[in-house]
Amino acid sequence: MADKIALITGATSGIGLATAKKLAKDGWKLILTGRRQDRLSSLDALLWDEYEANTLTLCFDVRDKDQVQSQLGNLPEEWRNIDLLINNAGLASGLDTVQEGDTEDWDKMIDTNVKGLLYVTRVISPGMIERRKGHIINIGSIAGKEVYAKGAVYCATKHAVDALSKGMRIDMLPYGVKVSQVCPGAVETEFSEVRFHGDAERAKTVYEGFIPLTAEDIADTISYIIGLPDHVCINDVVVMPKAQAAAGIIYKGQ
Ligand code: NDP
Ligand code: 8X3
Repeated sequence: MADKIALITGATSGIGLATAKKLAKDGWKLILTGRRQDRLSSLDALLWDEYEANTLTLCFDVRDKDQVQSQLGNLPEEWRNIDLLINNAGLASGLDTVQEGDTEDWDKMIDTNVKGLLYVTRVISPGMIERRKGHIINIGSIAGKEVYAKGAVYCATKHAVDALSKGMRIDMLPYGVKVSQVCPGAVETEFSEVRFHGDAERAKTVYEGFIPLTAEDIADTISYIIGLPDHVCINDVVVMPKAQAAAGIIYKGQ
């Protein structure tokens, strides 16, 4: 894997963090992003100590078009030829009916999960197209396949990621750039704490009574997808905990 470069958005926590560790272990050079500089600094140190990984950390908000352009559009020469983009940064904010929803929550989700993913892809994909080589993995969700009560806006953003993944695959097809989507069910990360605006107690209840996926389970899925021969593309994969049949349908009786 020497000299292969991966860019992971949202690497300060959860799925992005676990994927950064997995790829570092496998010898990838990593560009890691997030909004929390302290987390990026400690991740940088950890990946060096554990794997002697070559990393570049960039602190910016994917919702800010100018920051995305200035940070990712001016990479040092040796970091420009990105082989793998993992569009992972994302969140749910609030759990409400549409009639009671908070428009600030809606803006956060739409701006991050949809527009942020697009801004990053817009800066990175032209290089892949020029080199006729690259792989983009979008982190969708079971919420992009189905809809559940009080999740309409989050589900809409992940349905958008589903559509964008399909559209990007068509757009980039002539240029040898692969586009995959990974759609997890419930993964125990900081996701629910963020959804409930920092209420850790409430977040904990989401994962009680069953065995949720771990961030490492999703990192393993990503690792499988990128380990396949170049002529093989996993377009889309839905990964669920054994106890979850569908979005919002989790069996907690065992
Ligand atoms: P976490 O909250 O643990 O991690 C989210 C990551 O996204 C953090 O690194 C955060 O970094 C980053 N992020 C969020 N907003 C922004 C922003 N505006 N700009 C830059 N980075 C941002 O959650 P998960 O690991 O669970 O979530 C990762 C992805 O997986 C998301 O797209 C989520 O929708 C999806 N997903 C999660 C599931 C789950 O059950 N956990 C299931 C299905 C999909 P920072 O705060 O430092 O900016
Ligand atoms: C996160 C999974 O079901 O909580 O995307 O929306 S779910």
